[in-house]
Amino acid sequence: MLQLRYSPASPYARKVMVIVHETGLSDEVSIVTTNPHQEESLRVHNPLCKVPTLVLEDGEALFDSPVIVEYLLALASNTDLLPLGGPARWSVLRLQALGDGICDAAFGTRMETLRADGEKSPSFIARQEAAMMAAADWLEGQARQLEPITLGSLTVACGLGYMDFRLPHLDWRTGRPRLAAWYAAIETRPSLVATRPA
Ligand SMILES: N[C@@H](CCC(=O)N[C@@H](CS)C(=O)NCC(=O)O)C(=O)O
Repeated sequence: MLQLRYSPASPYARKVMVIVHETGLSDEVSIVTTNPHQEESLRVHNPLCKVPTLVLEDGEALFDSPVIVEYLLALASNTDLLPLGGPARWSVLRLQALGDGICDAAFGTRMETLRADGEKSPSFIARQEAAMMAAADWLEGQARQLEPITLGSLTVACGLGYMDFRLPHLDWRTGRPRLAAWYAAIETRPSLVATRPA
């Protein structure tokens, strides 16, 4: 059985679980809830001590989330969510990178805001917020790319969902009606409902 080191608050771990649901691999993956900040045992599998980490049956571990999802898609022989080649593959991988980048900026902002007063960097937070807002603008302008359900669009949904979860004051929907409408529809998808952050 595959073992997924997972945190319910991690948008990257959520993306992996969304792909587990979408590919019908739920019975193949056992979930081990792990706090990467407190459980050093994770470092045995991943020197970076981050979730998600996927431990394979032979004890080898895979990380990070883009590697894990490619492994799962290959295991499930799923080429709908990530085409094997051609321009569509690069579009999907670019969207995944943008969705992961939103997560990076939002997670970085979240960690920064948890620092003690006097240790927070307003310029760091401003730069991350600029990245998130510009990514949302780009998606508003490219909303057609989001229409097919792919690894890319699902990753973007995880990124926007994480902004709602941790940084609701950023209000990314205002002025972006196409993106907001797209998200309202996709967030009802069973794989996203089942993995809502807690
Ligand atoms: N690029 C990685 C990012 C993973 C990541 O940053 N995970 C966070 C949780 S959301 C973590 O484990 N952080 C622990 C740490 O930063 O020490 C991926 O896509 O899997």
